[in-house]
Amino acid sequence: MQMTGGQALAQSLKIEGIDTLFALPGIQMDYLFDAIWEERNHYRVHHTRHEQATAYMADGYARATGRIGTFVVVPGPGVLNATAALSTAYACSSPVLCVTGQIESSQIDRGRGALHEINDQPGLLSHLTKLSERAMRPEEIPGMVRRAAQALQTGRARPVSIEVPPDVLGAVGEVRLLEPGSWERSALHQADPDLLERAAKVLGEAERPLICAGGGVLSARAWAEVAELARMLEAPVLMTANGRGVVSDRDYHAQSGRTATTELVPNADAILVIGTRFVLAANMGAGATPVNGRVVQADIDPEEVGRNVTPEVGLVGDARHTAAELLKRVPKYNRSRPSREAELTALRAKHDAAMARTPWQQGMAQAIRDVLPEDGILVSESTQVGYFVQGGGFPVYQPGTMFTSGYQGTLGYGYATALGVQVGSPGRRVVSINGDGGFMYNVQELSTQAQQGIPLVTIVFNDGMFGNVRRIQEQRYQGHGMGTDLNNPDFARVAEAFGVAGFKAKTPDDLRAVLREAFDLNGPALIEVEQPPTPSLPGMAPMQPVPPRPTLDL
Ligand SMILES: Cc1ncc(C[n+]2csc(CCOP(=O)(O)OP(=O)(O)O)c2C)c(N)n1
Repeated sequence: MQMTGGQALAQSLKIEGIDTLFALPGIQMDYLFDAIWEERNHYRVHHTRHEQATAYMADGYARATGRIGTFVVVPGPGVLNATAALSTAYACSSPVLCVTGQIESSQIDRGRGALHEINDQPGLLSHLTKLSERAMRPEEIPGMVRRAAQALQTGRARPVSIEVPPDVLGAVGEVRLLEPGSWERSALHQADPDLLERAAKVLGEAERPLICAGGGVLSARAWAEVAELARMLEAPVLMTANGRGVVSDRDYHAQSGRTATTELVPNADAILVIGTRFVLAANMGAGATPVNGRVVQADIDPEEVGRNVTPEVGLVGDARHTAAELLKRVPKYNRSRPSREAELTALRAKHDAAMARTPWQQGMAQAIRDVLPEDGILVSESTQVGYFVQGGGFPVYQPGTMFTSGYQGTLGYGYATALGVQVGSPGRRVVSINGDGGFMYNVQELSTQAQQGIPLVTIVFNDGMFGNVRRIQEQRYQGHGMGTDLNNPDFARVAEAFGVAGFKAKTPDDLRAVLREAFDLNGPALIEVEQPPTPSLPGMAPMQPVPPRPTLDL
């Protein structure tokens, strides 16, 4: 059929099931946006005030829905503005599709200074994606989009980028659109049956098996199978921050955080490491946690198997398929074990007591937990309450109800990501927590939230500084800070000025009351919470002072 490259791209994305776009337009993308307009009954387009928010929102949408999160931005500075979000999606194995443009095809990589030109844009993006492609003719677009969709939905999810120069988006070609594809992720990635049998034997014969579960279990929607395996093996499930919810915190098998890690990992005689890089929480500053048991590592990404731990058995496959196969094979070898309920309940109490050593963070986290429904979603940030939450201080009852920035630790990702989570979760309560520092990375998106009526409730903890960095500076320098004082506006009034309801709170009781009020509005809301300087989380080793510096004799 005769169509423009822009039409070929809009139609191909539609065929891949994409109907929600986070976007910020510009001239190089005009033929695409015109084709999207032609399909305006199909597409919902959420435009933002900065490209970083298009990509963060796409990531939030992807994490909340498990579908492809798509953002559309101009090339060069537009796509560069989105790169911290791409690195975050990469770290969190999130299926984010970046759709961008180029300069005129005849000018690419000639260095002549065309508008938005950067050298080797796909090369640059290749470091932040698992696939980065360009189409140079309209006819190539359906195949490129299909490869992108397949890469996003099979194997380990990671961002993908595609780009089309403006003249190609505008050119008319004879384009053959593809039939919708179909591939079953768990059928495509099946671990070797002999290795599954060996793994079942290792786990079944163990006296004190342990399961370490990460975000990969949630991506594969394997939580029911892993929870069943935990009951079969009477094994605790130690969850990473992004793996929280694999087992509900109401179940005594559910464990997380530093205290549980240091107790459970060295004392397990077999460990199933599934869907996690196995970078143990306790290794952060507090020294390595010894692994003494036999390790079975299961991951969909072959490169992950053996990277951070040397397994006795490595299973490359989809977590759901792997766990289901282990459920079938373990009973043959499974020894009977006494209940560990008393031991694991006591371990949880020990963890809770350790977390209670930062009562300010605990009070705030508890206030949110008390009001947020069990299927409500919390989007964490690099802020004091966020560290408390990520350290296991916030009970999680359902899969996919808590998100973090993973190993990227991207300050400022939270608010815009939460906007995308809320777009992808209509009818569910979503709360974004932020420090005053991180929130202002995306403060302009209050405009997006108000304009699109996104009913997210954002909490801003205001301590007037980049508090985390300041505390570390005070430990490492001689008590002074550098570059960490913040001059803040009145956040509740700023929200109001944008058309977002603004509230203030000081104590956990205030926060509980105001959060209820904000939820009752069912519309955009922000709560500013006054925050005192807060101490480090328990178990964090104090930072070593920087060594004396030489005196410069200039
Ligand atoms: C993109 C990025 N830039 C800088 C940092 C370093 N960093 C980590 S925490 C932090 C301060 C956070 O301050 P704020 O958001 O106010 O939270 P608080 O620690 O005060 O609760 C900074 C600058 C980072 N993690 N990511």
